[in-house]
This record gives sequence, structure tokens and C-alpha cells, in this order.
Amino acid sequence: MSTAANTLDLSNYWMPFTANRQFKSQPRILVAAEGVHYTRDDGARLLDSSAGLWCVNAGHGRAEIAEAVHRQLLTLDYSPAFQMGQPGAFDFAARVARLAPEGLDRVFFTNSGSESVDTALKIALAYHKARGEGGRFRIIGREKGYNGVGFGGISVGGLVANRRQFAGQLLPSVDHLPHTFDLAKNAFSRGQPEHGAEKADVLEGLIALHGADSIAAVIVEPVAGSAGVLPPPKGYLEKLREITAKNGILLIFDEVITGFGRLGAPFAAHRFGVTPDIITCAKGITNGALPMGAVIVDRKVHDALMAGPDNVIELFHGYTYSGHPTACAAGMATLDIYEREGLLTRVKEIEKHFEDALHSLKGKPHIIDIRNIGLMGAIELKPREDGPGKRGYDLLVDCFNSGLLIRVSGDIVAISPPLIIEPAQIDEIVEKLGAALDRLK
Ligand code: PXG
Repeated sequence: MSTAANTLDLSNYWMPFTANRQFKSQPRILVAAEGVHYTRDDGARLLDSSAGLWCVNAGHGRAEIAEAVHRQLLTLDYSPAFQMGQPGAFDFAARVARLAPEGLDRVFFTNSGSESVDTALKIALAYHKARGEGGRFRIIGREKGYNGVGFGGISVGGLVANRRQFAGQLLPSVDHLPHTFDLAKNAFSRGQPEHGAEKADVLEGLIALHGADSIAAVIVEPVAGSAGVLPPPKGYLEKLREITAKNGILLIFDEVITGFGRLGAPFAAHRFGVTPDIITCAKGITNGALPMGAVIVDRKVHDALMAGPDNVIELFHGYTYSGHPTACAAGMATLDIYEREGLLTRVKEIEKHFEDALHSLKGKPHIIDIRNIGLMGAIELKPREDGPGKRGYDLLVDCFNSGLLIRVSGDIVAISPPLIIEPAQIDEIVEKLGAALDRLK
């Protein structure tokens, strides 16, 4: 079987978040992966600077995960998720709970980050209803937030491109905090920017406007990922926690990207010392090997729903594949690797090297900002006169052709390599990127 792009029929597959016609006229096909490298269909290797899509934290081709999934498929391929259990789901939930911040130890499984977000929003609404506060129906998201692509997620999210095609049918009763991006004050920040904690005070204004007793939850990414790596200003998350707690509002951290070691701790909540009521996660939970997500819930939120007659389903929600046996097996093997190889904290050791390497690009053509935290970095380019996103796309193509896989959204390059990356490989990413920037128009 040939996998070369020129022998593939590209017509049937409608690609997600892709300019399909542009792609199909100039396809980029990956056929294999190992460690921190992909292999293209022409056999050339690409250094993976984005851990796939921020998910392959332990690097590619981990045999241990493959073997666990293989064994599971032959033992119990599928079992009904509703009103039946399989050992793997209970074991894996206990394992995830042990990694989560203290108090968050009830785990609802989903199949993606988008499902985790929609699940978390539903749990927040159901929690307040169960406590007789059904008037709390409003949800506060944030501008520039990416919370997946379900109707809940795009409603609380704040990326206009993800919303405008569907405008008119977004969730009602949603409001947004302002984003924290401030190029004028924070350009070229290393780690958490100095300015912007006061943006959290806007929540007080929204509470004054809507009334605390109408607000169910606030959902934010601790570090905005898709918007182009926006670390929280110093003191910002602390303020959000203080204001939500004071007003009986649940705080949800969307940790689909930041979970499982990307910031040098199991979760961003640990890194920032701020504990939300609910964490959503996915991606790194199975090292990207199989689709899975989870919602990790404070026990008091969970327990509020465990009221009423015990023959009644407490939460009318779930998926055919919640706690799928293979996903749980992949997750167990993934956490074995993370723990054995110290990957949940390794980023602390390489973060400074990563930061210095990225910031060494300052002064290269077109760069208007470089920012970073943990093993997440962004390089923002000035959009070209002929249209936003074109310069970023040209850079993506040049890098692809010269042996580097980068993730570009618009004119922002996001760098988030697998957590196993070696310092010399970080240098190689930066070198290749620098050379491509020198060539870029
Ligand atoms: N929340 C956050 C914070 C995310 O980053 C989702 C929810 C949705 O997850 P699913 O599994 O439904 O895709 C995400 C996903 C990118 C990029 O390069 C980011 C995501 C997905 C694909 C690409 O910016 N984040």
C-alpha cells in the first residue's frame, strides 16, 4: 500500500479546522511517528514541536500503551457504560483522582475536551439545581477562550472565528470576562506577565450586573492555549478564586492543554496554587493515543447531586464510550510512563532552557511578541499586508518542508513539544524556526 500523497484520494475526507481546498492542492501527509519525530510520506523526518496537538506528552510510539490497548481489546473490547461497570474505569478514575488537587476526587469520563467542557457546564447547572439554587443558570466564560467546539464550549469560549458561523444558536445566558492579552504592557514577558490582574475584577462588575444568585460558574483556561499561549497575569487566578468563592459561584479550570505535566506539575491548579471546583481535561490523559477526556469534580459538588431516592439516576448525562475499556487501559499505561519517567514535573527542569531558547529569537523578522510558561510558548508575528494568517501559513509550510512541525493559528506560532524533549532538541526547534523566519516574507 502506498501512502504517498500523490496516490491518495483526498476527496472524501472533510478535514477539521483545515482550509480543505488549500490543503488538498498542497497536502501534508504524516505516516509514522516515534519519540519526538514524525515521518512524512516521502520518508523525511519532522521534529514535532507541538506534541501532535498538545497531547503526545510522553512522545510518540510508546509500546507500553499499544500493548495495554491490545491486551484490553482481546480481554474486554467494550462494555456498556450505563448501568454496568468494568474494572478499568474505576481503577483509572482512582488514579486520576490521586493526581488531582486535594478535594477533587470524583471523575466523570468523556471522549474529548469538548465533551469534558459541556459535561462540566451541565454538572455546574445540575449542582445548583440540586441545592435549590436553580436560579443560577448563567455561565461566565472569557474572551479569547477556547473551550472546545460543542455548543456549550463555543458559547463560553471567546474566539470569534469559532462562533460566528453558528451565531444565533449559542447558549443564552452566557457572559464573558475580558481576555488578559496586553501587548502594550506585557510584550516579551517571561512566565506570568506583571500586568492585568485587575481584569479579574471585571467579574465583580458582572456579578453586580447580573446578580450573584443568577451565576452558576466561571470557566477559564488557566493558561489560554489556542488563543496563542496567554499565561495568567500575576495574581489573576487568585482573584478569580476569591471572587467566585465569596459569591457561591463554581470555578472551572479548563485544563485540556495544561493538564498532565505541561506546566511542570500534574495540573495548572498545582502550579499556580489555585484550586478550582472542577477541572476539565483530555489530550495528555492518554498521551493522545486514544480519544478520552475527564471532568474532575470537587467531592462536595458531586455529593450535592447524590441526594434523592437512590434508584434515580443522579445526572442524566453520559456517552456510549464514557470510561471506554481501551481508553482506560491507554490512560493507565500513560500514567505509568508519566510517573516512572517523572514527566509530570520534568518541565520544571527544562523550562528555563526553553524560555531562553524561545526568547533568543527576539529581533528576528516580523516578531512582535514572544511569551512562554512551562513547556508552552508562542511567537506572534505581525500580520502581512495581504491578509492576516498568510504569513503564519507560509511559515508553517516552510518549516514542514525543512523538517519541523509547528502549530500555527493565524500569525501565532505555538510551541509545545512532547515533555520528553531534550535541551538540544529545543535548540534545534529554535534554530529551524529562526532560519525559516529569516526566509519569510
Ligand atoms: N478546551 C481546551 C482548553 C482546549 O485546548 C478543548 C477544550 C477541546 O478539546 P477537543 O478534544 O474536543 O479538541 C481544547 C482543544 C490548537 C488546538 O492548536 C487546540 C485544541 C485542539 C486542537 C488544536 O490550538 N484544543
